[in-house]
Amino acid sequence: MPDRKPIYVLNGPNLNLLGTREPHIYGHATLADIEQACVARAGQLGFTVDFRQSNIEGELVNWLQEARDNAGAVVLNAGAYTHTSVALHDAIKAISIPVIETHLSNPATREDFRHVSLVGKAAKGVIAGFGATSYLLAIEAAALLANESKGA
Ligand code: CA2
Repeated sequence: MPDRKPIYVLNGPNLNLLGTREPHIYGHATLADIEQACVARAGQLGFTVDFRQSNIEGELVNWLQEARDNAGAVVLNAGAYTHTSVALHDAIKAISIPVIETHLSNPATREDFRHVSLVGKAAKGVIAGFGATSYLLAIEAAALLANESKGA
């Protein structure tokens, strides 16, 4: 148990605005609320969480590279970069730990430009459309996958 690596929860552009605008799409929870819920759920499963947000694509790439050695799994809500970033796609491909693409909304039911996910072409799986609960489902998937790869 004590040698378990943390689950990284990485958040992309504009997710720092959660809870302030567009609650009909993204809900009323703030990113701090979501962080607290992730920490609690991961704790029940025996994991710690390293929770981060950046509006900068390259910073997300750096964090994915860092996760390769330092995390058991990654929950990634890349925000709008999901649909555009070859760099994030390549960074996910370059690391061997599981990456779970996660969304508050369900991009498949929204504008056409959200129907393509470059992140999804590299990620282990996708959880979307459950609001803040998407993150908790993703933490559960991350914990399962991290345990599997550790042989637990
Ligand atoms: O549903 C999701 O989690 C998304 O990743 C959210 C992204 C969007 O570009 C993706 O297609 C789906 C947008 C995050 C922006 O968040 C805001 C929060 C409050 C107010 C405005 C934007």
